[in-house]
Amino acid sequence: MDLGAGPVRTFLLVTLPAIFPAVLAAALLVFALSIDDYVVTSFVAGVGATTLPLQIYSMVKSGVSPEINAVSTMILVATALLLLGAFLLEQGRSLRLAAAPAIVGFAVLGAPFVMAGGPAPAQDRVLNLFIWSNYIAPETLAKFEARHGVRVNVDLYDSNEALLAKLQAGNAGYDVVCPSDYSVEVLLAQGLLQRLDHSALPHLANLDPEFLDRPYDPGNAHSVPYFWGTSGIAYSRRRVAEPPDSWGALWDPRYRGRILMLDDAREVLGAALKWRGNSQNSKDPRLLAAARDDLLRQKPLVRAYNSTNFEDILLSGDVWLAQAWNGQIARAMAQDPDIAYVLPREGSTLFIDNLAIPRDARHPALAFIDFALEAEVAAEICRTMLYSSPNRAAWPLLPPDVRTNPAIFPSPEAVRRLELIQDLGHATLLYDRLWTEVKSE
Ligand code: N2P
Repeated sequence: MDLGAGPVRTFLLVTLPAIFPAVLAAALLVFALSIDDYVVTSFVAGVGATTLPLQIYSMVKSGVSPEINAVSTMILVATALLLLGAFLLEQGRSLRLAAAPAIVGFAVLGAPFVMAGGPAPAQDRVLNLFIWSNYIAPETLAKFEARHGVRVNVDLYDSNEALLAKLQAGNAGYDVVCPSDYSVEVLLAQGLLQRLDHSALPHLANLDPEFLDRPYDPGNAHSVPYFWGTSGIAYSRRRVAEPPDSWGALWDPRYRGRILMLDDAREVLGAALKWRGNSQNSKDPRLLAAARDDLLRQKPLVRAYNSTNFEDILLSGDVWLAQAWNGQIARAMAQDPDIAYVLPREGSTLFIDNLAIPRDARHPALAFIDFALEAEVAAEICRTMLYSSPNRAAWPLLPPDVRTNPAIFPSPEAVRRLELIQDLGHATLLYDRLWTEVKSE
């Protein structure tokens, strides 16, 4: 500038070259982090902003397809090429020589995005579904897509809290969501669900009245039951000497390092409360602090907190006892007769997970909800996912081994010992705090 250059010229000729290594390093770091990051992205991304990690995650959760292998191979090849470029540069080879593999590497990395891009379908031809993982099979979605000529985008979650966080942040873009009982209550209190036009849901009559008109949504004005189920203890018969019948089994020091707990504040604190004979909806700070202390004592025995693929970890033999949701365990039992499932004698969670339409949904969602209520469709959903169906008309269509499996359809006597989780209003903060204390210790 003191030789007469203007600010732009100075920036381009002096400042930028001086800071260029830092800019480049930052760009590469950000790129590497974004390729790697799942958690932050899953919270901040809206519908349609499906990054590669999000896409891979939902592909893995809906059954490993060969596309995942192809994408993984491409990432691996691209990484190798980029490393080769870096290596050549380090060896002092010419920039041109080093750039060649790097450029090919970036091209390979970009290819899946370009291929997956394609023309975006018209806005009213899509349905954005946000649902629990392991809750619907791709075949079922394909049927709906074929019948209605829409494309269904699916995003998955593994806790009510993840769903709530997304919807509370506003305008997530989902058309159908699947909150559990107490989350329906939370969403309703915040005005985040649409009223359902029952006249557009002729198959509502298929549901067992047992699961209708519950206190979390009187008259099912805003939600319809999709699956119900239980939380219990899954275990390996071979490795666990006597069949557990109490939550206390998850505190047994003989199984140190072989115990898995769900990664879920309400479920885990709930199990500790139940073990001591209390309600899992207790708001009593003393009982809750005692539950936290029990969980801190248990922590050295716990191999993992996992709500996603706990059944796989059990099947692999890495853990022998797991707090678990029934459906995924029923699927594990079908694969390996060594796996068993019990409902602890102290009682446990009954959950009713519902389809509902968020306030700011833009695409016709009632058609999807009614589709899921059809007897054949509900039977297929139950047969493939093995969570418990509230659809009475679907029951006769289920294979007998599903219908009579007590892990999927527990006896009425067993159901009496179960309790729904309720929204606890302000006390939720206390649960969150205690759960953080357990997890971060
Ligand atoms: C599905 C887990 C069952 C939902 N992955 C529990 N509400």
